[in-house]
Amino acid sequence: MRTFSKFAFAALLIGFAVPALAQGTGDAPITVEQPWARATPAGVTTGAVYMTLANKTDTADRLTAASSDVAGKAQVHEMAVVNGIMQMRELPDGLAIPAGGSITLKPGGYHVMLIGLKKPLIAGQTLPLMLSFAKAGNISITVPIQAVGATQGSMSGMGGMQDKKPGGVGNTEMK
Ligand SMILES: [Cu+2]
Repeated sequence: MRTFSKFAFAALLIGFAVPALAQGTGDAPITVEQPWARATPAGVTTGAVYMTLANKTDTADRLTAASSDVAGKAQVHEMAVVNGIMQMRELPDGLAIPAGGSITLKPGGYHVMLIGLKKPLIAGQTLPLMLSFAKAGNISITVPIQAVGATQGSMSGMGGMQDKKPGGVGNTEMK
């Protein structure tokens, strides 16, 4: 009987815990993993932000827009080689995030372009970024700024920063 009641108690706890978890993930159909921005040299007025966007739902979504207090505007860009020359352009329809999948923004590929930086991006500091999704709405994140030569591989030493997940849809809390 004593063992049974222990199980019953555990089941009761799980019964309460599961709905709480479900509610938590329901608030964040899109998660932003390992965001980072490259530091910029003085005088440079554009910057780029990289991240992995994971779609926890069974419906495709799109990153349609972005904005940040540190720049006049932000755009969702892709890079592609055209006639042997690397070029970048704004994605007119935004960036698709497949249902149940993820997409990574990284140097040489997709990125959020910061245009009209009000001041240089300094390594070790952070910047606020608001991401707008077609279905998931707005998600505010805090983006760590990495050294100019940083690549995604160097993020392995930044494990502690991975805890800085967005709080959820419409969460405008800034650190
Ligand atoms: Cu760009």
